[in-house]
Amino acid sequence: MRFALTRAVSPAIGDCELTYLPRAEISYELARAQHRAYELLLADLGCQLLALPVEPELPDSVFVEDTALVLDEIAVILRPGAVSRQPETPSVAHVLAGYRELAVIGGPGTLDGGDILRLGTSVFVGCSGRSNETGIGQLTSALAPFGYCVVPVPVSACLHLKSAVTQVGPDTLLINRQRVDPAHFGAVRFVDVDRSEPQAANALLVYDTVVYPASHPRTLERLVAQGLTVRTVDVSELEKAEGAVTCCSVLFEAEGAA
Ligand code: CIR
Repeated sequence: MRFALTRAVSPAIGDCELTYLPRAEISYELARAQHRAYELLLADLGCQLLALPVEPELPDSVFVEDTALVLDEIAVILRPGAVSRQPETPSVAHVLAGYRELAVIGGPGTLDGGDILRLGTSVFVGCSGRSNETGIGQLTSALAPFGYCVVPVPVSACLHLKSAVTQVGPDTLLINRQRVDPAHFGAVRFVDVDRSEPQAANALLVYDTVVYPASHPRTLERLVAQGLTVRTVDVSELEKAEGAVTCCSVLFEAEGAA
């Protein structure tokens, strides 16, 4: 069974961290409705939702991706690079302990899940403003016993590696080459974002369906033209908080309820 760990939008989302975007008013009601629609789409695609308790005091807590990496063999509880986000992890660890052995990234290491792109046994990690060398070193040690190879990847002018590149098919990546060099990823196929849509590289692959924001119509056309199955979601309010579609869930396989 595939689980999707999610957490409802915090009523404090207006106080979210912002790095590259100016602050714009976020409608909590609309953000909540959009997030619910995203959850229902994941359920429709076959995921069992595992909803964490809402965190009224933690503005960015809807972006659960940044708190954990779950692999078949182990879950790694991350240490987000934004100090305001570090209290998000204990509730995530509590739930994931029911499904996996845990490893934990400790200070001064930092690592955001938005920086982690796993392709088979290669785990690419963005060297961003959020994930540091110590955190990447700790992840390398935690995953080495299971045969994973952690590959640091420089990124520029964006929050996370997955603001620059994400997986949209078994051997296909959606990429913004202004933000990351495709040479890091070896012999895979690339779909380039449309030049007019620099934020368009974040897509979420669920089985063989690409979950994709409605806000990048030109890049959407490119994905469809490649023969990919795409379902769009409107995440306009979460985009104002520098979030998109990968960041709102952690997907993993496990036997029924723990
Ligand atoms: C932050 O700056 O941490 C949040 N406002 C946005 C996090 C988005 N996370 C992600 O894409 N993995």
